[in-house]
Amino acid sequence: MKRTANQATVELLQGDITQQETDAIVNAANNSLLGGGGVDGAIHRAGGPAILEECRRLHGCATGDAKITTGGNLKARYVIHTVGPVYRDGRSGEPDALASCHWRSLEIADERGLETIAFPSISTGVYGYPFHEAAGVALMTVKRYMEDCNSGIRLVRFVLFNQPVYDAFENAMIQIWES
Ligand code: AR6
Repeated sequence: MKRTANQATVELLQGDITQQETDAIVNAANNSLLGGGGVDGAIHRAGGPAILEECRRLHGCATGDAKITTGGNLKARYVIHTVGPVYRDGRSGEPDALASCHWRSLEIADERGLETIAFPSISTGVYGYPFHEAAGVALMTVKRYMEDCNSGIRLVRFVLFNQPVYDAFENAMIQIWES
């Protein structure tokens, strides 16, 4: 499923983000940027040691911020590492932090002149963010960014690992683009 936001196509796909051929893929990392499980582990495994080597020189990343490295052996040229919030109760700043992850990742892609970027469903695995809520925050933030910023990004793809998460993004997309 896809929709348009200003000059960009926003697309939903079920699949594995490590296989994407976009200019950058976004990693759901932790504050250390030194690797972990989930999509973070998969990206480092597929991309090889060059990514971790560069991450070591970045001295971590704050929650809601993002930093860029090479894509190593990935098809994507770059990995944008962002750190999502650990979900507590939804009233402890989690939506703002999650929105910031998406916003900062898009800003960094624009700073590098990238045109295509793929996101996973940030914070909805180990970090426990309910994926129905996260889908709305993620898509709303991308739509706002495209409408408010003079972005050169032409494709924002969400690569969702399983059907329930894909369905949640599809529902959120329909609601957000209809309103
Ligand atoms: N492609 C796309 N999505 C994936 C893939 C993949 N290859 N593998 C998993 N997912 P998580 P978080 C989905 O836990 O919640 C790490 O240890 C997964 O199904 O990877 O932000 C980090 O180092 C889920 O929907 O990220 C941090 O410590 C989504 O990606 C912590 O986990 C996010 O799940 C970050 O937790």
